[in-house]
Amino acid sequence: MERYYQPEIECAPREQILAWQNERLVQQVKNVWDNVPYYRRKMEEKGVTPDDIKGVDDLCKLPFLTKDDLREAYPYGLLARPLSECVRIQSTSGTTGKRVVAFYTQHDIDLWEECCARAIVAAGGTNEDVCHVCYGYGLFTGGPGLNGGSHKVGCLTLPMSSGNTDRQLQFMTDLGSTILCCTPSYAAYLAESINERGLRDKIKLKAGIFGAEAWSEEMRRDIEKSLGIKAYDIYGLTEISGPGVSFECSEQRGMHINEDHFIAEIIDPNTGEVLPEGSKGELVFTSITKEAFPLLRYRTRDICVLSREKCSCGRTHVRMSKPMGRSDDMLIIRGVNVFPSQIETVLINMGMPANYQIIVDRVNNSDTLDIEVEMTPEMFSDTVAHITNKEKELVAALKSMLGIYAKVHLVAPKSITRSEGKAVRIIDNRKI
Ligand code: DLL
Repeated sequence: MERYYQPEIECAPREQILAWQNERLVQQVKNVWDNVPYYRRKMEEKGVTPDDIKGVDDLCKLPFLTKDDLREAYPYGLLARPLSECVRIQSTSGTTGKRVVAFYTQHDIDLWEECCARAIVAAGGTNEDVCHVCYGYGLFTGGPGLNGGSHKVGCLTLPMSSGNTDRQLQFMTDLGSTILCCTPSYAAYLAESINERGLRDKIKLKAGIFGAEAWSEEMRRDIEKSLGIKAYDIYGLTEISGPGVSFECSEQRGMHINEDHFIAEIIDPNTGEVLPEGSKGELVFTSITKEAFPLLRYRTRDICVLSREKCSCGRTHVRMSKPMGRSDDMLIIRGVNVFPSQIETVLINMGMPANYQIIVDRVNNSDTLDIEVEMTPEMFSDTVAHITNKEKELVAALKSMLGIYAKVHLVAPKSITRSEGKAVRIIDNRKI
């Protein structure tokens, strides 16, 4: 039995990690200054040059980067390597104007897969495991990332992608899958299907690696109990490579950030001020080893706490809490990033008034999305058949924009409560 484990990196003393970070940061700053005119301009605007950055302590001198910068520089404006050296793109699940495209050289893919391999090993994975990957494949980073990590560990890899539960369960039982990688909501759904079909005795799962969306400790306990496994959290974002930026170990108390590749900071989302260790704030990442698409001080919008408390697993890399929310209005519904502005665009394009409310809930561990939309007075006096048709058209248009199903309820004019300040567009009843 072999374990793809790198204790010399993952358990390195703090001074060693800092030394790597200092050296790699200085190189990365020179790299973007020389190769990415967009960065050079941003740095010049802030009056910083590469000579000002001698190590991690100088990080705060650099400007932040946000999703707006990525949109402005779309598609090639942040590339630090010629296209001839790039071998892959991945992209976020959001659509229309919100799409983020990240680029990878072969070296970037190797490092990303290494990060995912660490997550699989931390969940107990070895070359004797059968790793069942049902994150989406394609543009989404989940499938390709865990797939590559699983290869590195030497697991037998099942590139299942999401959906088709019958096929998932057939392969899971026939091939004896031992590690399940998918979103926590899909894991809960699979668990339910396994128990409904009386397959519990036929599955050999021992661990699950679940992420891409928020999930509570209650949900963890439910999944662990119904599948008889240990469930590990994994975090990441397309911009910073994908899954594996951080992952849980057997301690299950926070996710170790791969600090040899990423420097993490916590800032006050309103002022941008760097907050002391242990404070709750917005997570910011600097990728120090990425070649094609290096991001410096990228604001994730995820609200977290970092901890340097010693971990019983021996890993020394800092741990982040589960994200506790976001500092923007992005919702993650069944693993898909949804912005309220996308919903508003559909409504307006379909001639509906922009009086609406988005209600998100979690029923049987699966997210539901309901949208209440006020009718115009003319529509309200229309026939029931016409109203039902309009609802169907809206469902189809929303599916095409968001990529997920939303239930639409057309309600009477002026029935959605008006607020005095900002409109309350989102009611998120999920307890996460
Ligand atoms: O969700 C990457 C990923 C794939 C992570 C598979 C883990 C497993 P994006 O689609 O770019 O990338 O979405 C990134 O998802 O900023 C968080 O808000 C949220 N997110 C990711 N992992 C977690 C998690 C992938 N474990 C955004 N818990 C991030 C809570 C998560 N939120």
